[in-house]
Amino acid sequence: MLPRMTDKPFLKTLAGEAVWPPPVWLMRQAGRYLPEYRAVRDKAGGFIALCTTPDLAAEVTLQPIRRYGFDAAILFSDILMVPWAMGQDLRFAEGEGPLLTPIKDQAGLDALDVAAVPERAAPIMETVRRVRAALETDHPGRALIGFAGSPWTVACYMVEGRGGGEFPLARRMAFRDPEMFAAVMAKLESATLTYLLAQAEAGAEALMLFDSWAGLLSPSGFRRWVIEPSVRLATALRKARPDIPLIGFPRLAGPLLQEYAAAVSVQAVAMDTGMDPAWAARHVPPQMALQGNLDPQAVVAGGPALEAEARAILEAMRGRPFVFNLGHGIVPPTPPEHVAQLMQILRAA
Ligand code: 1CP
Repeated sequence: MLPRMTDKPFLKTLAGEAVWPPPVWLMRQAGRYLPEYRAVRDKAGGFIALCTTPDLAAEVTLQPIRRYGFDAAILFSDILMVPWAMGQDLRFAEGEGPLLTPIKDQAGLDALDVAAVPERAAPIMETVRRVRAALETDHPGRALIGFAGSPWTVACYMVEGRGGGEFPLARRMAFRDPEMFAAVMAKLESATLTYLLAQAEAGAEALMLFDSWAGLLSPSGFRRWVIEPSVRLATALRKARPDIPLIGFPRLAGPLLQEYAAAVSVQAVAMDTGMDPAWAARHVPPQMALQGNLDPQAVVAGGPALEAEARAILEAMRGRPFVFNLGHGIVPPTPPEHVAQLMQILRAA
């Protein structure tokens, strides 16, 4: 079944229509590059407090829509809120990124409480309801995206206890103790399905599965830890909510993107910065939307380089269902006026 009839350009595109100029949103569009975000974050007193205080989380979700008129808002939360909702210790240290108490053994695994997820994540669902209501009244035509990390990417953080690198401990556990690693993944898969369905129930109109560290795996690892769980999740989502499109983002998958797109029932795949859009257009099904993939550093640079890069992507994607985005999240040093320059280019395409 296709997503329901809609006049929202972003949802039409995910339903397979080649809308032009293409709809646009940017990964991490709410974030530290915006002064109005930094002000609310300071007021919240911490990142987890911000994610679990619905009026503040709704406010920062809507800030980039007000400023730039993006075609989609993405729920302000984090992929690590699922382990947090299962009871794993999580904190965001200033300048250090996320820190978790790493899962090392059976006791760590047993402490993960999948049944706690609906109640612990309830404030996040309240944010979804508020944002959706605000979009319908104040920003008609703009859609709301819910999201989760993929089990592989979130398991990397849960086993490693921190981010920002190569995740050696997590990758070794997958080789040395695949039963233990699979058990972590199984709990995570179940929690992730519950969490995504709750977002759809609360008003998310599309869902995205972030697999930021998919590219760390060998091809056989990619099939086992990225494709297989994503197939199960996407199939379960399609069955429960055939009206809600799903975007997959197996970052740095390279040519394995083709296998991912063929196997996982997603309506769109997001391309990372290094992916050639022309290659992707030839290797994913023509009705499947592509999303991406401007280098976030080109937005920091601005000027003619930004324009040339954006135009090259548009040229490669003309005539097919396409959502303009970055190849990875926007970075804090991005001047907000460069995002405005990008929007001018895109709206005139
Ligand atoms: O200090 C701050 O304000 C915290 C910075 C920050 C923000 C703005 C973090 C910590 N998370 C977020 C929000 C966020 N994270 C969103 C919603 C907002 C939006 O897109 O507008 C989303 C969708 C994410 C997803 C996310 N978190 C991913 C997947 C996408 C990606 O960037 O690859 C990942 C890997 C994370 C983990 C994470 N959370 C935060 C940081 C700094 C990190 C990366 C840690 C690392 O380097 O490994």
